[in-house]
Amino acid sequence: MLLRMNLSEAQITAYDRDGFLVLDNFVDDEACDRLRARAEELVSDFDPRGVVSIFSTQEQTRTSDDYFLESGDKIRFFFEENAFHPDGTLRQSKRRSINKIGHALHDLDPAFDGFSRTPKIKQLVSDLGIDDPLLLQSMYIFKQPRIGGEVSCHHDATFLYTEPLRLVGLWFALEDATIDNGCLWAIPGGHTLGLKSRFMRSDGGGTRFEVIDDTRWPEEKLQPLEVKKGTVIVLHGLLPHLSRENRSPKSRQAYTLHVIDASSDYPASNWLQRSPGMPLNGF
Ligand SMILES: O=C(O)CCC(=O)C(=O)O
Repeated sequence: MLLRMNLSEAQITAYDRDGFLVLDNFVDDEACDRLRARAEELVSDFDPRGVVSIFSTQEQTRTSDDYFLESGDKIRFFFEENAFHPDGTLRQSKRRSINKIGHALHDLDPAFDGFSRTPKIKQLVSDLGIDDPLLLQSMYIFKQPRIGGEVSCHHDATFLYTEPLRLVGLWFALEDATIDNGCLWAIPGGHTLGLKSRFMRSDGGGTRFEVIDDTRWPEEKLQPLEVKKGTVIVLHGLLPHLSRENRSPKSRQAYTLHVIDASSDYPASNWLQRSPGMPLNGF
């Protein structure tokens, strides 16, 4: 059974107008700390030998290896672009070198499952009109101190396309996010500008971008979303957003969860796929 509406009419109106919503104090500090501790454990148990998959939205072709493409139903680790010396050795400790963990933490790890599947999140997603939710993708993003890489302007529908488009991204701040340590920036109302591109599997293997509209986003309209630990930022699937490099001494850890509606088609050409033995689930 669902709780009462989480969102007011005014908040739903703001989400429809701006394409995002900032909900302070959505998660309590202890839940944030438990998730951070679990992520730390996962990294500590991860053996990086043989895995040098560098993640950068600017250079997707470099990441289009099997390790990345098969990560839709796994827990996999991706390094910061600047993590390595030219000879392939790490510049700093393993725990300070990981860019993110993805993409099925919510289904494979009990701590992430518990964080992701709460009545409160279920109600939030329902308030936003996702009637038959499926938890598609989860990522733990470290935004490491000093070497945290930029995530260039994009919208999530490029990567997680559905037809019709029904995609909500939930970005949980597990630490305070500031301009200094690489908070999110978004273009208010930019979700009305339509889909720019799709990131897809290529017929011959690997991936490619299919460009739908090559006009540029008005990036001069980007606004910083500085938020406190425990805040969730709700992102419409078409909202243009980015995060800049973190050159500060503080990390900016966040957890993201992407939810689609089972009534929409999820194309087999999307980069992120699941094996038949591990179908998507709701809350
Ligand atoms: O957390 C970040 O730095 C960016 C995350 C993001 O834009 C995304 O996951 O779509």
